[in-house]
Amino acid sequence: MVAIKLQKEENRKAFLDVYPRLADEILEELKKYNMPEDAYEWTKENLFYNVPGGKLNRGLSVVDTLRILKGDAITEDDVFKATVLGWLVEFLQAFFLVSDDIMDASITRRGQPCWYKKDGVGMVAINDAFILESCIYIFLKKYFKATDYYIDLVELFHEVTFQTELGQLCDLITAPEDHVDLSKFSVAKHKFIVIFKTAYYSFYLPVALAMMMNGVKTQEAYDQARNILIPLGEYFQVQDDYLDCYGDPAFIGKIGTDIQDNKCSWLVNQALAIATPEQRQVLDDNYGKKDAEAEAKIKALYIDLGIEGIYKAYEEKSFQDLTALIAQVDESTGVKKAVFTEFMDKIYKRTK
Ligand code: DMA
Ligand code: MG
Ligand code: MG
Ligand code: MG
Repeated sequence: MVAIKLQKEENRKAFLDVYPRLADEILEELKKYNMPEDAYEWTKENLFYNVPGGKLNRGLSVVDTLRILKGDAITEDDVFKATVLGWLVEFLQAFFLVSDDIMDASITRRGQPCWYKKDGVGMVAINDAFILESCIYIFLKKYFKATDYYIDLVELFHEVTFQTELGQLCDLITAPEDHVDLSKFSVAKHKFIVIFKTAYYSFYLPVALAMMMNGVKTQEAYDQARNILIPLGEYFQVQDDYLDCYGDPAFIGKIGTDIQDNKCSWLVNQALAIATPEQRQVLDDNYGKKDAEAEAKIKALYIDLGIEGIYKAYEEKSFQDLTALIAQVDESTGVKKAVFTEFMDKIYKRTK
């Protein structure tokens, strides 16, 4: 147990150690273009402020998955390439988070002000997000153009980016700022939103990347992986919705905004399902208001309704359902059960 933990720490450190080199390679591109000094310094800060500093769950999963798939046959070059792909998932995540924080009017991220909230940054952050996305394709070309799976990687990043953007679209238009209409929410709507905005890029993408590196070609293998990783990602985003309300901002590094932002969160859907007509009136009158007092009334109602208990039961049941799904995996197709249990271990009962 202790040995495994030490190994994980070491893997994490090795992963982190590669980042400065990648950031430097992007900065070299700017030098090639003779970028003015201020644009160079700006991009340097963008790269170091927004890409590292998270939990790295997504990035590390590419390396962890490849280790499981290749076993002892894994080479140093494999680990390096998987590390690069892992960082590309983190670049994608940074691109989504910088823009998500603008759209959600968030205040903090990873224990520091959101990038757009920094003095002098503001809406330049929109273009900075685009730059972070472009970095993905610079690295794919640099490190993978010579492989026979290069185009598969490019297409996968494009497809998953599109899916996430569609999810963000549904998330945003289901939560208009000027018009609260809770009848637009439902558990089914929530499920659709979270699968698209979170599950594909956070869960399917890292595993599919490692599978491509390992030469997995059959559609069946990718379908099997997707059939587990999408529900796993759904569970992960329910946790995110829960932590938005009940997490400790000092610990999770961000201040929740879902109630004031009128979000179709898992919590409000649970409340809607069991509220009495009087309680429903409290929801209608206070949800989605840019006002701390109204937000406090919603939180008090959640306590009356026992939402936390409903969440704990959901968490238990999800664990059991996912464990049963994993047990059914046919390993002869080119995936391994351990890939999914590894993921489950990373997120089950997470508080961050
Ligand atoms: C997360 O949704 C989805 C993406 C694509 C970033 P969210 O707004 O709930 O995320 P967070 O709680 O981290 O702001
Ligand atoms: Mg957000
Ligand atoms: Mg959001
Ligand atoms: Mg959230």
